[in-house]
Amino acid sequence: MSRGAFIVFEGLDRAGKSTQVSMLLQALKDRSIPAQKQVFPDRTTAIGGIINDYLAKKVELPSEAVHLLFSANRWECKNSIQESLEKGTTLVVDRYAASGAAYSSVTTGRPLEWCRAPDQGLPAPDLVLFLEVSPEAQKTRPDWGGERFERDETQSKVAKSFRQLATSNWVFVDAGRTKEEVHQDVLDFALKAIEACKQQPIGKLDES
Ligand code: T5A
Ligand code: NA
Repeated sequence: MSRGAFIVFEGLDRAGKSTQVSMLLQALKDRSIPAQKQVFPDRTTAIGGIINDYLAKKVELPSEAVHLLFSANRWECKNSIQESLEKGTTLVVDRYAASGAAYSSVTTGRPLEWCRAPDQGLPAPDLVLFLEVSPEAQKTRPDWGGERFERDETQSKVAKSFRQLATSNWVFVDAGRTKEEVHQDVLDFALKAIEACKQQPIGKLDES
């Protein structure tokens, strides 16, 4: 039996990731391709609850501790990710390890290698769709500025870190266009990835 694809959306805050996750899921469903959504941070777990309070500025924690919590939040889901992919379900994921490293490299000031270390060994994405949005467009989108990292200076540094993390399975998508235009590109890349990884083993972060 063929496995599902591990498809991850990355990008800055308000790039349109959640919107595209929903649109892609619907399009896959319309094509009878088994698919499921996964969101990071998963704010519904015990660890996710602390992360949520930190992002909403209700608690203070050292940036390094928060970094490890974000990673632990992904490790909590490792088995379910693996099981879903193995039974043929494609996962459509809203943020993953690259967000972890890109944001924490800015908030902790530590090297990217330090930031990537806790996620090593987690399942690796087959496709990373990086949604690119300009600072101008970002600010016009609803609810901008409420959470902890939603400041211009942080975002431009995070954007730089993301670029350093890109590997051959990343694609950069211009997310400044309409939702439907972005979706057409996304769907195209996703369908190709689902086909290409069917008989491939699931990779591991930093071992791929
Ligand atoms: N973080 C996360 C870490 O530091 N380490 C980690 O390991 C992880 C996993 C929360 C924060 O946590 C940090 C990164 C973040 O700062 P989050 O919950 O994913 O992460 O928060 P956001 O990225 O801020 O999520 P948002 O939901 O706000 O942004 P999305 O998902 O990118 O954008 P979306 O789809 O909700 O769209 C935002 C608005 O824009 C509109 C939508 O309708 C919506 O109103 N929109 C468009 N408008 C015009 N044109 C388009 N093409 C549009 N697409 C969407
Ligand atoms: Na989101």
